[in-house]
Amino acid sequence: MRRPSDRLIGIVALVVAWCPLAVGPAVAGSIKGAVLHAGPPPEKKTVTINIDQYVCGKSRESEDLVLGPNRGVRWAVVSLQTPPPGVRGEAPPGPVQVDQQQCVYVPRVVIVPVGGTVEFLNSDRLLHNLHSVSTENATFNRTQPKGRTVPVAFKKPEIVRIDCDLHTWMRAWVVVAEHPFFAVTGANGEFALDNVPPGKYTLKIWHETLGTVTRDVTVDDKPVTSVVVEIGKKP
Ligand SMILES: [Cu+2]
Repeated sequence: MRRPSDRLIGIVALVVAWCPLAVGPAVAGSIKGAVLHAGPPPEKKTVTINIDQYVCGKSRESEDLVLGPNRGVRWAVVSLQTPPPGVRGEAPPGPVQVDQQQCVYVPRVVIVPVGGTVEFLNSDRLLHNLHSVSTENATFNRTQPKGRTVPVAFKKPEIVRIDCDLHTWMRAWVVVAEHPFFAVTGANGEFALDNVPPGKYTLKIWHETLGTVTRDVTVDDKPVTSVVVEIGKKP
């Protein structure tokens, strides 16, 4: 004999099963992890400076490949190769800024949404120039006296290289992102992609000298999905 309360539970279960609103949307999580150099750390490269030493210094470590103490790769770009269905990018936030300090771009790698603007600043007491290398976006080559800010809008998804023709070691990268799931690794290779709905994804990891690797990752209902990815040639 079924009690009335059993009937009630049965009805509630039926409603929950048939009405998606009663279940609610799946909770999005974060993909967190690190990008590590696959092989032993290569010898550090030094750039010898023989121009404008009064601002730029006499030498500095190359930033082509910056590794943390535990093989962490700095300035790698981690993104979802395909964004979750229904995600079509986001409204551009305020301008992203890249400064030039002692003849180095700071930061070296920035992410800007498609249609967004990067403001290039010049905090140095000398002339720089901004020379872009790109195929999708319009290229530019602008001289930049001290103190002047040069805003540049980027319209197509692409990784754009920026060099200074006056100081050959200067290099920056503008990652024009078509969706919000992009991150740049920190000093220990760490990164986080937040608000990722549950699903199967391919992570794409790009680094300017180590190339590109991919890694499949599944986000379930855990708040954090951890991933460690190696990049570069193994010995
Ligand atoms: Cu320069």
